[in-house]
Amino acid sequence: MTRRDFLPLLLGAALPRFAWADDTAPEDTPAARARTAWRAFCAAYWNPESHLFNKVKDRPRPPLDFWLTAQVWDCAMDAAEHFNDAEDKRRVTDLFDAFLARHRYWKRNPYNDDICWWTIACTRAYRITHEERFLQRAKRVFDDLSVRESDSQLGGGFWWRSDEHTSKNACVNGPAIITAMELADLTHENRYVTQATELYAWLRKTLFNAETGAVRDNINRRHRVAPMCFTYNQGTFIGAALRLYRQTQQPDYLQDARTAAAFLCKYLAPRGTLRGEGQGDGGAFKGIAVRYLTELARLPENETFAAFLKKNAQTAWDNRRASDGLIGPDWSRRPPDQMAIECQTAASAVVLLILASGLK
Ligand code: 7K2
Repeated sequence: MTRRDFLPLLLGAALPRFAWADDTAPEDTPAARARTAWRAFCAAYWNPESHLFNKVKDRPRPPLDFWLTAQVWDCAMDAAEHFNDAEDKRRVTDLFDAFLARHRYWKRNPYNDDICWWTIACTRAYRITHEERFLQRAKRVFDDLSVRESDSQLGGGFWWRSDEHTSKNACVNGPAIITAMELADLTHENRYVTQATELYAWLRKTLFNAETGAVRDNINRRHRVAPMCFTYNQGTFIGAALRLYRQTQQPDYLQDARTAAAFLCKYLAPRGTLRGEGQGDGGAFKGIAVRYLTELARLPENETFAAFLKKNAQTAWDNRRASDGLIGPDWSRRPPDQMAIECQTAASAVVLLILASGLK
């Protein structure tokens, strides 16, 4: 037998195996990775009895914190929008109903930032479900908060906490601007644009450095500005600036968003990967940063941010844990098997994989 005679035999033997591989192996695309990561996340944390995500894998207690539930709800909405799956869509309303049953009176929560995360998410739930109750709640809660928690002390802005007016923080003012602009878009009430414009001017003047792009964390009653910068504050500042840019078409807003994003990618991402900010509250920060950076990355001439997000997605995916497919607080490192990855921490990476998969 010559070599030439042998070749068809060899191929013939190999063919059935190729055919098998083609039929069953999932394609390795960004979209397929996102779906796989989301499914692993649900398998680890979704509690079909309580209709909530567990904070820790396979344990219903302690429940996931108030504001962190808003973050994973946002992640569930990413999934509902990206994967056309009835179960994911149902989860959006199921989770909200379950949360509301536990937290009927949001005013009991003294953190104004926590309330704003929920008003943002409610405006989004309204867009997805068209259920009026989401819009009505966002409006009612935000209007009430605006009256009680913003004033002219320190030049303007919302206070961080309702039980003690000691500081005005980026983590409430960025989300307040985003909420106001979402409400402006949904209700066509111009007063929300006015409110957002004023809040933004205050935030920019008080906590933003227009040269470096840094967003400082807060200013206290003694006019002291805290020097720390966190990924989520960069993110909500980008989201706030972009909404005002969309509304007004004034290029200064877009420039602010780009400067804040450049700071995020340069100083809060050693070797190009968004840094770990621990678990607890910090576990959710990167998901928020990624959410608003993606909005910027979708605009023309912002490909460097798209490339940054895709590279982060690749790194995080490469460092998923083999045993359960979860990604930890530090995307550049594979989490050890014994690490109890908290739900909001794992969700940040799922948000990244879903949102980056939609980028060109
Ligand atoms: O000090 C604030 C904020 O300005 C800062 O960025 C982060 C840094 O810490 C808090 S915000 C986190 C709060 C969210 N609401 C629920 C509270 O339990 C939590 O402290 O980590």
